[in-house]
Amino acid sequence: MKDVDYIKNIYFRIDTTGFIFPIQRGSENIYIDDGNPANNTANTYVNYSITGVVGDFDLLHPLLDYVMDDERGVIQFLVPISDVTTIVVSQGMPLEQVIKSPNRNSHNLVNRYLVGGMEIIPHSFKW
Ligand SMILES: [Ca+2]
Repeated sequence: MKDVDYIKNIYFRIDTTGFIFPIQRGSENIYIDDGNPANNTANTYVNYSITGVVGDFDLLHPLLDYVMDDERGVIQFLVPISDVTTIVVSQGMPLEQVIKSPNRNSHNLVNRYLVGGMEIIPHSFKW
């Protein structure tokens, strides 16, 4: 594997400013708008405004869609996030943050790499 072959857009961090850490397990809601109205479902919040950003947001499910590091506020998505996707994290009003938009990707952790499936259970790795 070349060092440029890692899977990008997997890890994102929550800005600690204003958020309550460690994040109480299950207290966060993570919404994404993938920019594709064709795959919206009956559960999609269409034309919905979260922290001033309007989009068609789907609520993600912990462990199915992402794993949260409660201590560090690092989200590991189980599939890569596309460049046009908007991600919003909420601990309830007013604790809401846009952690990615099509124009802004500053919360993407580029110093963490997922090197592909190695049958390691997430967060079970010890060092
Ligand atoms: Ca969609």
